Amino acid sequence: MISTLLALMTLDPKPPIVVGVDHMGFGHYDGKSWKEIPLKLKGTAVPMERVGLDGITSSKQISLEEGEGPSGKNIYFDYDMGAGYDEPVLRVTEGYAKRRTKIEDLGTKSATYKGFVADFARSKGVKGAKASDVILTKVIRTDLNGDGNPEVIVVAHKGSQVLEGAKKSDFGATILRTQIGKTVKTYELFFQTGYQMQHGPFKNYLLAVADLEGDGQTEFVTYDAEPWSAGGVIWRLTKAGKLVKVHEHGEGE
Ligand SMILES: [Ca+2]
Ligand SMILES: [Ca+2]
Repeated sequence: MISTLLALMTLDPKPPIVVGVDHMGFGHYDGKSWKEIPLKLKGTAVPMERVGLDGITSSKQISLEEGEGPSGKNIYFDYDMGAGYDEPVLRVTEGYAKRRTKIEDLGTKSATYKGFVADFARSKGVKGAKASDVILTKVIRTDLNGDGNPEVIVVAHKGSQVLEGAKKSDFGATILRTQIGKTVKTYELFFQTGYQMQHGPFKNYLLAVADLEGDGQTEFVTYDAEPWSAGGVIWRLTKAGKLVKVHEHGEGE
């Protein structure tokens, strides 16, 4: 009895499942659901690995710190991305997110997907949005819900990626296409245009498609940054084709 207890006590405790983007503490999985990272994890050092669409992994020890945001105290990661990272990077506690989903990269030249994004932007009230103005940054095809039919995620924007050149008709769009039976469904993962008096830039990304907490279901993570705010969402697509926001975290106004 005592020896069993001792054996249990000497086992290395598993690190808490946490995810973050750059310096942003993003989400915590407590075994049942995703939540904000609890303040009690302040001071914890966790081994984190990078999870990307390219599957590249680089492990790094990250310290969880306490910060003060607009919505109160929060946990952030104190670490330096180092040189060469101009896109946000998703990190997940090491040992999780081992199951990456097979992804087909469709490239960024497709006139069909440019036209699809322009149509979507017009449906959102962007007047005169043209396919030729759409910049595709990522188009992937993958089976997100494991029903055997592929989904497509399109990440696109129109306009400048720096503040100076931003125009009123600029937009950022991250869109999911899925087919349920014979019905094609379009889901908006992110769309923003005409942001207050400042028209952009809008930077939107698909960061990862992976089983983040190891429950056998694929999650996918989007992240976007406007002039005054940034945030990410962990999503899941159910077998029935319902889009579920598993967890959301944002900072800024
Ligand atoms: Ca599917
Ligand atoms: Ca999962």
